[in-house]
Amino acid sequence: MTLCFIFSEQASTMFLEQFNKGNGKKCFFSSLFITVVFTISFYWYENKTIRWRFEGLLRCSQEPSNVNDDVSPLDLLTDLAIGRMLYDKPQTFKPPRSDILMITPWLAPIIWNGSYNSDILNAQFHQRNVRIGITVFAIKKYTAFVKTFIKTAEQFFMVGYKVNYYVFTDRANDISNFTLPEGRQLVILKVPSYKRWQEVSMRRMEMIRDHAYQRFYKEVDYLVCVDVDMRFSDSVGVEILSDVFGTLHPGFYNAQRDHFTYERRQQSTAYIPTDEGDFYYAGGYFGGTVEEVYKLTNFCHNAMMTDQNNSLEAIWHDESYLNKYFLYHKPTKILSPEYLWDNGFDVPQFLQRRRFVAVPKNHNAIRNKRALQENHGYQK
Ligand code: 4GW
Ligand code: MN
Repeated sequence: MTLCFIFSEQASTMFLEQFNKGNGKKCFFSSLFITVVFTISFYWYENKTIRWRFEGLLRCSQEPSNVNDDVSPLDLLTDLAIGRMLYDKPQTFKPPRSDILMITPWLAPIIWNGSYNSDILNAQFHQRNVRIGITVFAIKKYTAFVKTFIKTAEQFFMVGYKVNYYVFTDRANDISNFTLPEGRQLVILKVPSYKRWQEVSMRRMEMIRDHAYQRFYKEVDYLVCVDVDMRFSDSVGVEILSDVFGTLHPGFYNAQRDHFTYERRQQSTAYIPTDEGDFYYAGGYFGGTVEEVYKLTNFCHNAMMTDQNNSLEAIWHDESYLNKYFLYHKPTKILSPEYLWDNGFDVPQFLQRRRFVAVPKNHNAIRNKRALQENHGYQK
């Protein structure tokens, strides 16, 4: 632009000189020249700034085609403040417990009794009006476990929250009806059964994935995916909820890395080398938001299918693939063995609660339903 002005200044001087000399024809051409130079420089300048402005817009906006300066998603934010509450102040130099690990190196909390305040958590989660889906599989004889599972869950699981029990079964007629309070419902999902028990266990990943994709995302915010041969014996609440969570296996919470029963064959997609691994997570208890559970189950199912195409099946089936997933997609919360216990183990000092315990079973009992009911007394 500066150059243009210098140019036009020179031209106007020329024009004045010629005019003074009284040379009309030259005057006309000089004024024409000046006009052309001005017009060209004006348009060049305008064009350049328009392009700059446009580039600026492109860089700042993610959706340049729908730019609307008046609406921002932040306008939709609502204040979810909890009310006044009275409780003991957290102490910077006095952790509530020092006998257990309460946080992972990637800053995921590990949930133990005494490490959280249920009142604060409930105030927060009730504000959000969360809906929780709990999935269990009752294939073949395992329908016998459903009644105790739901009865004890009604006593201890997410009390006061909206809960959908998703029972996947091949024997819908064997599942008795329950009268549940408002906001809680039983949903029976008919699914095929598989011949091999390993496949029954493994296909859970595929079925959870497919139902998450089709319906769970419309009905609930979080999914909790557990074994059915269990009963609740103490409170399990919103302290477990997070984007994606796993549970410490009651048999391996203190084991060395190389003692974890990860898949050790390099050919398998579930392979974990002996110098890697954080924890050994249980196959019978994981969860998170519907989106995260979809990602997890999709990964595990696809990994299983890859192995199956190579005539491979990981050593502990779905549990091995879950452990592989959690190694490279770290859980955002981890449940302590309080949330998954087996009374076959001695109860260690640190275990202040046993919230969800395995119902004793043996393969004989599984083969004979009546023996299962009479001998173990859990089918009340
Ligand atoms: C051996 O004969 C079987 S049958 C091993 C698992 C079986 C099985 C498992 C079954 O016949 N029907 C069934 O629905 N399941 C589901 O898979 C059920 O939800 C069960 O809790 C889950 C995992 O099997 P599991 O509880 O027997 O596994 P562990 O003993 O490791 O907890
Ligand atoms: Mn089980």
